[in-house]
Amino acid sequence: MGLNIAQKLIKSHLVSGEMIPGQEISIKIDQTLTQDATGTMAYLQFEAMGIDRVKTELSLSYIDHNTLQSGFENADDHKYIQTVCKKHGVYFSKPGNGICHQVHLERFGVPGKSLVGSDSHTPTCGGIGMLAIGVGGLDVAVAMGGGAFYLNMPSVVKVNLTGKLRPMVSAKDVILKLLEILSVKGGVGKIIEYSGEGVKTLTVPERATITNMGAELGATTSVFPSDEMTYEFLKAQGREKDYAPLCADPDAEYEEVVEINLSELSPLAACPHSPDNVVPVSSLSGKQIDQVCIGSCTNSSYTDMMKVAAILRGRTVAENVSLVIAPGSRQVLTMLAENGALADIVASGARVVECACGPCIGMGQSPKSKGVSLRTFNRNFEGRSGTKDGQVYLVSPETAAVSAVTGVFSDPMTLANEVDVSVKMPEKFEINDNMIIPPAKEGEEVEVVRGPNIKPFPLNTELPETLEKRAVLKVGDNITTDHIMPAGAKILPYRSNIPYLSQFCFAVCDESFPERAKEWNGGFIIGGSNYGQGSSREHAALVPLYLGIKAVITKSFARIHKANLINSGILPLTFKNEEDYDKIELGDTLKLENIKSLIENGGEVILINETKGVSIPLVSDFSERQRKLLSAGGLLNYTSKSVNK
Ligand code: MIC
Ligand code: SF4
Repeated sequence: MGLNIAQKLIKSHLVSGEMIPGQEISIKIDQTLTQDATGTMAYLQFEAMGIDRVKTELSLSYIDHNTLQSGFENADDHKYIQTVCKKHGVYFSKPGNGICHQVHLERFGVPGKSLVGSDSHTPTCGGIGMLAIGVGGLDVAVAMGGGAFYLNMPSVVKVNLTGKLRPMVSAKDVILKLLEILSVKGGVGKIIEYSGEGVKTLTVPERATITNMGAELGATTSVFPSDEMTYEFLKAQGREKDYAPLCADPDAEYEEVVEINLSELSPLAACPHSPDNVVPVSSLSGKQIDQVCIGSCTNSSYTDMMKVAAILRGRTVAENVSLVIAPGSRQVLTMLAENGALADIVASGARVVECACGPCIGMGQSPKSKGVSLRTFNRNFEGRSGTKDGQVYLVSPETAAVSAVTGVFSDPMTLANEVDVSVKMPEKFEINDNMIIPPAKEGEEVEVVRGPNIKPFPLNTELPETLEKRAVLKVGDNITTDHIMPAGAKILPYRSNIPYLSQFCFAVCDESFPERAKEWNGGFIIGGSNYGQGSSREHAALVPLYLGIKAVITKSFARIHKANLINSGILPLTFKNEEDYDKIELGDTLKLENIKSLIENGGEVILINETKGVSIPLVSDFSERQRKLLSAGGLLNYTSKSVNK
C-alpha cells in the first residue's frame, strides 16, 4: 500500500512505535523554534536539563509576541533569551524582524524536515511540505537536547481541492470553509493533508495561510505537497538548494476525505467568539464596524499585503474605522517600501505597526467597548483582543481592506471588477538576514543575563497514593488557553513570572478562582469537551500547577494542552459517560483512591463525589511513558529521577 505525505514524513523520522492511528510514537526533530512568550520558560527548562549545546540541525528563537517593552519586563526577557541562545547554539531573531512563522517559512523551513515550535501555529511551515507541530515549551526543550518528540499517531484526513479561487476569494476563505465543515474540534488527533488539482493553483503564502489555521481545527498539523510552486518560492528566497519534492503515492489511503471546490467558494467570516462560527460575508453586508486589523501569522505575507495595498490605493479609510496593518516580516515591509505599496497604504490613512504579533495577542489596538473589529487573524476568542465585550470577526485581507474603506461589513466581490488583486509572486524576495544573530562558537564564554523578572518555574511533587480535593472550578465546552491563562499587554510581560501570572488565571470565566484555589489549597477543575483548545502556552498548565490543581476532569481535551498537563504532572482525566459531568458541582469534595497505583499499572479510575455520595467512572488513557511522567510528578521530575538512578 502506498503512503500519503503525512505517513512519509513520519516514517522518515520515526524513532519508536508503530504507525497505527492512536498509538504512541516518537519522532526525531530536525528543527525547533520558540517565540518570546513561551521561550523564556523553554530555555529555563533547557538549562535545567544541563545540556551544553542544542543537538538539532537548526534551532531558532524569535522575539515577536511581546515587543511593547512598556516596562523592564519584556526587555529583561529578551536579554535573557538572547544570551541563553548565544550560549547554547540557538539562532536569535531580533524584535522587528517579524513573526516567527512568517520568517521561518521565508528563511528556514525545509520540505521533508521535522519542526517543533512552542507555538500552536507552527504548522504554518506545513505549507512547504514540512512536518511542523506546535508543542509546549518543555517538549521543545527536550527536542533541543536531542530527545525525540512523543505523540499519538494521528489519522490522516485528505482535503481534496478542485477548481480555482475566484478574484477576491482568498486562502482564508478555504480554511474558514473547512472550519465550518469540521469545527474547532474536528481536527483533534488528525493531520490534514491537502491534495487534488486545486493545490497547484495555490501559492506558498496561500498554502501557509491554510496550514496555519489548521491549528484552529485542533489538528496535530496540516501539510501540502512540496512541488513546483514550493520550488519557485524557495528559489525566490535564494534557497533552491533546500527544495525536495514530496507527494502522496497514487494509491495512498486516508481515514477521511473532505471535498472542497475552490471555484464555488465565496468570502466568509468567523463571527464572535469562535473560529468555526462561520457565515458568508454577504450575510453581514452593511453591518457597522469600528476597527480593521490586517496581519498576524495567518495573513501577513507579501502577497496579502500587496492585495491590501491594491484595494487601498487612491481610497481613504472610512471615518468611523481605525485600520491597523502589521506586515509579517521585515522582508515584507522592506519590499512594500521599495515598490511604493507602503506609500499607498499610508496614504489611505492606515496605521502601520511593527512586524510582530501585536493586536493578535492583545498587545495594543484593543477595540472600543462592544466594538466590532474585523481581523485577518486566526482567533477571535472572547476577551483575547483586550476588550471583554469586543466583537471580533475573522476575515480575509480582501474583506478586511474593502470593509475598511466602506466603513461597513462589505463583500469584496462587489469590487472585483474595479480592483485587480491578482498579485504575482516575486521572482526574487528581498533577502537580508542581518537581524538574525548566530550563536557563539564557544558557548562557555557567554554570560547569561537574568533580570529580576525571571522567576523559577513551579515543579510538581510525586503523585500521592490518594488525592482528595474540592471541585474548585467548573467550566463548559471549548475552554481555550486564553480563558485559562489570558495574554494581552498587561499580562504577557510576566510570562516568566508564574506567581504574578496566577492572579489572572481563568479571570475571563471567574475572577474569584485564584483566591479560592489558594484558600482551598488547590483542587480539581471540571471541564466540558475540547478543554484547552488554542494556544500551546504551557503557562495554562504551570499556573494551575502553582495554584495546587492536581487533576483536570473533562469530557475531552485538546492535544497540546493535554500534553502540557502531563508534562507538569497534573492528571488529565475524562468522564467515561459524558452525562456524569452533571454529577459534580462547584465545591463538592472529590476523591481519587489508589490513584498512584492505578496510574502506574492501569485499571479503572473511579472518582468518588463524597458530597453527593456518587461514584463516577473515569478514563485514563495514557501510554506507558505518560504513566511514568504522571507518577513522578511531571517530565522534569521524571528526568531527574531517572538520571539520579
Ligand atoms: C497565540 O496565538 O495564542 C499564541 C500567543 O501565539 C500562543 C503562544 C503563547 O501563548 O505564547 C500559541 O498559539 O501557541
Ligand atoms: Fe502571533 Fe497571533 Fe500568530 Fe499567535 S496567532 S503566533 S499571537 S500572530
